[in-house]
Amino acid sequence: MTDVQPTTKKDWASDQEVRWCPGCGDYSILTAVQMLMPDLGVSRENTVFISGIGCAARFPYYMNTYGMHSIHGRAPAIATGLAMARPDLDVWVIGGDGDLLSIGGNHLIHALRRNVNLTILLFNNQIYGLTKGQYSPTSEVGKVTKSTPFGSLDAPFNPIALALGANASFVARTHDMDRQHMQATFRRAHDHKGAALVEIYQNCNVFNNGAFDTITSKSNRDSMLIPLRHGEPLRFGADGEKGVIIGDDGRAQVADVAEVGEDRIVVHDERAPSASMAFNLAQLAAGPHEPTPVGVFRAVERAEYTESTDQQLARALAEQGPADLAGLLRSGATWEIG
Ligand SMILES: Cc1ncc(C[n+]2csc(CCOP(=O)(O)OP(=O)(O)O)c2C)c(N)n1
Ligand code: SF4
Repeated sequence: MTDVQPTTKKDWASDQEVRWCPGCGDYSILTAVQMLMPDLGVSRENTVFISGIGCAARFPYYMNTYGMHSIHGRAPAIATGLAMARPDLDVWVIGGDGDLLSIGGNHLIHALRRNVNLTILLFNNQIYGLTKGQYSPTSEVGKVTKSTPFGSLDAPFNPIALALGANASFVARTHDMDRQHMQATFRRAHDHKGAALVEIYQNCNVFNNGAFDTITSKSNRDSMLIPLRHGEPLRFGADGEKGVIIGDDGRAQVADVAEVGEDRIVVHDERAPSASMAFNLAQLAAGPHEPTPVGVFRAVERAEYTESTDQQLARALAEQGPADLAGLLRSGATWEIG
C-alpha cells in the first residue's frame, strides 16, 4: 500500500463555483465532507463521488476528486460497477430523495441488499429542489406543491425503514445543522465494509424551508433528537429525563424516565443481527416533528458483494479451469442467419 500524503480541506475543494441557492443546507454537508476527508487517511486519486441528477447531485463538481454527475437515479448502479471493477477505490454515492427514492429507488435497494462497498449520502429535503418544488417520495401526506395542488395523497417513504427492509448492513441518520454529528456519522459510514446509507435531513430553504426546524433547531435539539449510541440507554432531553421504551403493543415509544424507571429504557444495540429493533426505532417518529432518533441505527457485518463475486470466480476457475467464452457461444442450440 502506498503512503497517503497528508491533505487539508482546501485540497479537497475544487475550483468550481458552488451554485446552490444561498442558505441551502447542501453547503454545510459539502463543508462537513471536505473537512472530514483529510482525517480519513485517503487520497484524492482513489476517491470518487458519483451522483445522479438534482441539486444535491451537483456535489461531485465541488470535490477535487474523480467524480461523475451521471443519469437521474442511476448513481447506485454506476457506482456498483465501479466498486466491483476497482475495489481499491473509495466510492461515494450522492443523491436527493427524488433521485435515490423515486426514479432511483430500484437501484438503491439492490445496491443495499447486495452490500456493495459504497458510502451513500441521501440528502433528504422532502421535495424536488432542482425542478422547482414538486412533491417527492418523502413529502408528507397533504403536502401542497405545484404537482399536488390539493395535497399529496401518497404515504411517504421512511428512508431508514426502507434501507433496513432491504437488509442494509449500515443505516444512519444525521442532519445539516450539526457538522460534528455529520462528520462522526460519515466517518462511520466510510469505514464500514459494505453498503452504508446515511440519510441527511437537509433544508431546502427555497421550496421546503424549515421542514426539520422542529427537531433540528438549536433550541429544540435536546428535547427532539434521540441520540443513538451503541450500548447506551436511549435517553434524551436536557437532563436525560425522557427515554425510549417498548410499549405493550410492541412498538417503541417515548416515556418519562421517572415514571417508567431506568430499567425499562431500551439499550441501543446497533450490532443486533436482526434489524427488527432498528426498524421499530425507525418508526418511532411519524415525521420530523416528533422526537426522532439520529445516529447509527444498524452496523452489522455481512459478506461484501465484490469479495463474494471474486471468491466465486476464483472457485469456478479452480474447479473448471479458464473459461472458453467463444466455445460457450458456439455450444448448444445455435442458429445461422442469412
Ligand atoms: C429521466 C429524468 N426524469 C426527470 C428528470 C427531472 N428531474 C431532475 S432532478 C429531479 C428530482 C430532484 O429532486 P431530488 O432528487 O430530491 O434532489 P434535489 O434537487 O432536491 O437536491 C427530477 C425529477 C430528469 N432530469 N431526468
Ligand atoms: S432549490 Fe433547494 S435544494 Fe436546490 S439549491 Fe436551492 S435551496 Fe438547495
